[in-house]
Amino acid sequence: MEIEVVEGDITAQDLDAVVNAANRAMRGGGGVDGAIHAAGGPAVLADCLRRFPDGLATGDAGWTTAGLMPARWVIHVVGPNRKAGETDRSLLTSCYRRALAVADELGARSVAFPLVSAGVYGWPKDDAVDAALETLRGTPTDVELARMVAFGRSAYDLIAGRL
Ligand code: AR6
Repeated sequence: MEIEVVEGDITAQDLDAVVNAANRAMRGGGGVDGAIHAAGGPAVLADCLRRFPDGLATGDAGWTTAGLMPARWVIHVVGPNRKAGETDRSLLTSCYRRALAVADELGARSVAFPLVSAGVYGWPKDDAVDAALETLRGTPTDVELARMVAFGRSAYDLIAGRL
């Protein structure tokens, strides 16, 4: 699998699937989650309600339509909320492993990823990058392209420096 980094907005990525940094309730929020629901439109929330009536566990992943976005699917993951005491790193690596497994179920061959947990949830950005890259590199998958989408120049430089 090829791993690349671009600077930009994940909602604009024209790949098979985009990954959302959601929360357990799966009913929208701020950050990437807010941007994805805004860009995808109400079909994304409708699918969340229908397919995930009880939400998702931390570290897990599940898919919905991408609605009006160029991608076909959103793969929602729930990263650990470090600010709420969820410091177990395996919950963060699980997000990337589970996202690839869901992509394989869907037949998605290209997937865009944000830096899960590195915003509101307070995971240190350098370790969030390491956790993402080591898991993407170490997980067997049929996904051919994993694109890290860096929100801003400093995130881009951090990811590019570790690729
Ligand atoms: N495209 C790509 N990356 C982005 C975008 C975007 N449009 N917007 C923000 N980022 P966060 P979390 C970066 O807070 O830490 C929400 O309220 C951002 O700079 O979106 O997992 C959810 O509903 C950061 O590096 O996700 C949850 O309640 C990274 O994406 C909670 O926040 C992740 O930041 C999840 O927190």
